Amino acid sequence: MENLDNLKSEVLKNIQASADLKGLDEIRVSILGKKGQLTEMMKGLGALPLEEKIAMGKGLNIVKSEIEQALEAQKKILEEKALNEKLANETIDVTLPVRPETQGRIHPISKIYEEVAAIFGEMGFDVADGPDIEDQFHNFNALNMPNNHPARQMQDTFYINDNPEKPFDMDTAYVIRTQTSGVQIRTMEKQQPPIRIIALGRTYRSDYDATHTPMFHQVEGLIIDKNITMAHLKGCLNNFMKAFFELDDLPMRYRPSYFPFTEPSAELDIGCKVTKTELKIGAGTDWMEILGCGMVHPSVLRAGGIDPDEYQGFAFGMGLDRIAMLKYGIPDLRLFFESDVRWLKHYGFTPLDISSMTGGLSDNGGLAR
Ligand code: 2U9
Repeated sequence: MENLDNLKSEVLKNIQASADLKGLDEIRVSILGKKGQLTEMMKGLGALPLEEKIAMGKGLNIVKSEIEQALEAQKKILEEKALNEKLANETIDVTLPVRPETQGRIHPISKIYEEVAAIFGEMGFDVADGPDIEDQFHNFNALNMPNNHPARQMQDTFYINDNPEKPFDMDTAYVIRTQTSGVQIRTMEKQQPPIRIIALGRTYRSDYDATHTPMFHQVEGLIIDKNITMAHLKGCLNNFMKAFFELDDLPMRYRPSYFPFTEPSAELDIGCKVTKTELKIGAGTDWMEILGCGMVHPSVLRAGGIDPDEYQGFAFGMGLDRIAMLKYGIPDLRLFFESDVRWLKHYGFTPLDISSMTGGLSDNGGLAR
């Protein structure tokens, strides 16, 4: 009986001291399991004289149920403790940013694509797409550039020799497009006016220095309808420029120019101030050329299957790399295509900052740009 009392007090002490469910179960097995101390003592009862057997049996049963109760109580305490620890570890602070740090950046050219599409989209333009590899009809002939035109000479255009078995024929070879205009020609072939599209994309010319790369990006726009005039052209492009540079007051002037595919043609200059250290758009007395435009040449309309006596239109073209450099103060064009992550981290934009006319074009609500 004395042994039993000692065993009980020691076991109860161990139960209360146990710190986890695994340790508690080990105690249960060592006392109540098949070979547990209490089980062994119960097995030994048969060898005792009757009176002792009764007294000892009673005592053993009482101790057994006290231990069972203590085990159950401690189990509840430890289960609650384990649950609280789990909940504490799984706590989510919903006020934290989505990630500890935003990873990855949107390239400035992709950002400009989004901005240009948002502004023209608001004015009702669709975005049209076409192939980078063009036949010469869609890249040149349909745009009023006959075979002997200077823009078609080898130094500007990349020609594709698609069959090395045959002698190369410069008049019939495919080219990688020198401008996106083939997209507009294809739209005219498919669709009668009204047409209101922009084409954004890669273009290619054989040129390389600080302001020219062999691959560059353009946006071209085309509107065709009845009674379209230069006044529509001016209204549309003035509106675009102010929205793009996010300036209410931006000096602009149209200078007469020449392109084979437009007549009359003009170049748009925007007012700016140029000093040795900075270039400020919208202030000062200097002018900077920003795009080319004009009324679509009647021969171009005819080449696209549209009757110039019934319809007129205006078109424009603009280099996106250059306007990205101007808007975001990026000095060297060549670094656009170096894939240097340090450059992208500096000049890139956070993916969470989506350009729209209502939510802001380049304003990103205080996030890293
Ligand atoms: C069609 C009819 C007319 C597109 C035009 C320009 C003027 C122009 C240059 C700007 C800088 C090319 O990237 S750049 O070197 N483009 O000045 N582009 S009008 O005229 C078109 C296009 C398609 C059917």
